[in-house]
Amino acid sequence: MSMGSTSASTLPPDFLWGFATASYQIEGAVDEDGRGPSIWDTFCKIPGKIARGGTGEVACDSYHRTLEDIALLKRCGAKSYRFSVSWSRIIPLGGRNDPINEKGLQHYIKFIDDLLAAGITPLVTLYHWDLPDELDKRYGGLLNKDEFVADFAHYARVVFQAFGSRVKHWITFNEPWCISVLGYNVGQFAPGRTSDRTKSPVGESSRECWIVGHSILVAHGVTVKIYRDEFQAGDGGEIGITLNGDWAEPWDPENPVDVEACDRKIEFAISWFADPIYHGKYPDSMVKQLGDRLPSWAPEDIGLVHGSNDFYGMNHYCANYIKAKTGEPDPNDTAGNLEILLQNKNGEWIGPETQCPWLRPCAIGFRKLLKWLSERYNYPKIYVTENGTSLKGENDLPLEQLLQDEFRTQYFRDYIGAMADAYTLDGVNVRAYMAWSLMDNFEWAEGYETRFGVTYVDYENGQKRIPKQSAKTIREIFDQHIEKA
Ligand code: GBH
Repeated sequence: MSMGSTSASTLPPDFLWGFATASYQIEGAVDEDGRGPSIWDTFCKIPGKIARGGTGEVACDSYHRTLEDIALLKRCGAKSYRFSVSWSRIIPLGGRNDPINEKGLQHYIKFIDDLLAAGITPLVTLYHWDLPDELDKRYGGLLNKDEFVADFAHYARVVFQAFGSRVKHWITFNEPWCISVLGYNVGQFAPGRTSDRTKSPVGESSRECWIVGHSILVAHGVTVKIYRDEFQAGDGGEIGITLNGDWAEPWDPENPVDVEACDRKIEFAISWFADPIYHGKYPDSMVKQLGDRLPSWAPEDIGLVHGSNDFYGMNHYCANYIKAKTGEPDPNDTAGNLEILLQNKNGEWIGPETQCPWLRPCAIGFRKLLKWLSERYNYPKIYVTENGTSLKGENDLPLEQLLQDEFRTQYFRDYIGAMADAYTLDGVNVRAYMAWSLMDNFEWAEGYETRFGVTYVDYENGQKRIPKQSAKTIREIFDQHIEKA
């Protein structure tokens, strides 16, 4: 078996690569130094929401191990690190008139200084799902656009002021699709609202997710304006949003309605957010299906959203087969009136099985989606802010075997190779790549059973970290592709 990637394509000399994590998934220390609870602390306490009753209370204990994490990054050869800030560490109650917690700010300032001293470039996400719980209770959180936008903008300004001079790459929101659909339609993520009364006493799946998505877009637009007006000239940084989305192949390539449904699937998943940002409107397919359940744009709001990305943040994991549904769409449908499948008409799987039912690797889909996005949005600068895989049964393997994660290593060879092909052969302007994740961590509703790390975390023995094979190989893969300056 070859050690390197099979693609001969190159990436530019200044290509930035590294690893990603998120605050609630790794930090632990939920009650320390004045941190207030987030909606995920609350959600984890509801029995049945998280596999085996997992919570982020300790997680990887990264709040106490920042130097260890930086040493891990160094050892992997990473040039950059994407992490997120916990809003409720900085403003424990979250609101614009609530007290600011100096200890929370100091924690991140020290961490960023240590990263910079180690020669690692920070990419900072402002919101990776951990809304201060008080804001959810006070006014319904993201359902209340005006309050949420004002509070988020204030939080963002506090963060820009405190560490703006040190950070050159900002991400406003991680995966608004997940926040909206999983949090307010399916109810699988905090705050868990859904019309399904077996899961939640509150929620209205057919409407709330579209309202929440709108709030996020406006908050993003307002925050980007603040950064551009007040900080960008002095700090010289850039700002964008991170959107998730997987590639779509037709279930039956001979059937035009399945072929058409593939574009519609990506529009509902990605263009929901990217079209307002790059084209100043929601996709026609969504307007057509959702009617007045999709909020309409106030001119001042869309004016802020349109043109608000300095780069496109792309999270990408896998691909699906798409089969068009016939008949009227269900009012709770968020996919675009289609089925999302893992097998095609001939019964062929899109890729091999992993620990996640939704994730089957298909690297060519990465290249195809990079091209699709580039064509639709006029070749924006793209930062891949997450890409990675779990392994079927990894958690049950003896340690020695678990550390030989050849399946994950091959995933990275194939996906990084596909990205290099997109750069070299398709003219895609991709400039950075962060693997998910630096270490095994709290995988939301899947708890700790599913591991995504290139580093093993031993949750039974003081969160000890041991690099897996993939942690060492990523550097070799990038060495192979990146042109020497
Ligand atoms: C990322 O989301 C997150 O940003 C990160 O925090 C997380 O740890 C990582 O992925 C690994 O999961 O079949 O309807 O349940 C990835 C995007 C989109 C993947 C929704 C799971 C489930 C679709 N996610 N998807 S569903």
